[in-house]
Amino acid sequence: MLNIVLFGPPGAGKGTQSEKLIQKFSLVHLSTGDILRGEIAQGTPLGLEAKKLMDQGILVPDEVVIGMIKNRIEANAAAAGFIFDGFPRTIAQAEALDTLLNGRNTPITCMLSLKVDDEELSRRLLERGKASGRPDDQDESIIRRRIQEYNNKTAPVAGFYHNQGKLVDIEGVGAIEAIFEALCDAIEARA
Ligand code: B4P
Repeated sequence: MLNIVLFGPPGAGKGTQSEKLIQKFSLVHLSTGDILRGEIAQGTPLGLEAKKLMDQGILVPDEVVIGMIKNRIEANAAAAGFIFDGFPRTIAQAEALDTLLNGRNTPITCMLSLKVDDEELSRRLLERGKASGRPDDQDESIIRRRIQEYNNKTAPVAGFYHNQGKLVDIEGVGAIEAIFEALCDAIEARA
């Protein structure tokens, strides 16, 4: 079973590359950002609470996203593996994911960390904001807040997987296809 964590700052290409990887490796895509936006679109109480935070570029509480991931893993018990996209984003989330997966004897295979500089991240997100209308992609100060949240709370998650010998850095600037090939090579080397 392949369980891949796709990691990187907002706009690093996690969603873009996940779409390609799930097809190639027949994996189930679990994106906490997509699940939360689905809750917002349906106007659920959870979505209404999450929207207030997401629109400001702030992370949603750990217990909310951990519960969502647990439900999705249980609902896909026959999956060949998962791509975790945008999760875990805090050490508490990483610990909870390890507990969930170790309990099923299907630990994380590796974390692939996309490296992109801050200037390129802002450029990509503002560009996406024009087309998608995503409120958190519209405003430079919110994008800066998201990058700050990443540096404070999410970047340490790389160390968590490094300590387990599972961290692989991947250059995230360049052609989408070339980055995809580098990701595939890293997965195939560990599969
Ligand atoms: P996410 O939905 O995870 O949003 P993201 O990090 O902005 O997206 P991603 O990194 O996937 O975008 P991509 O690069 O593919 O999170 C949104 C919010 O939800 C968070 O701020 C937080 O509030 C909340 N949230 C989500 N998960 C959470 C968690 N676990 N805990 C707490 N809160 C959570 O795309 C960016 C753009 O770049 C695209 O337009 C794409 O076309 C372009 N692009 C991609 N690769 C490129 C390349 N190589 N060259 C040029 N452009 C490229």
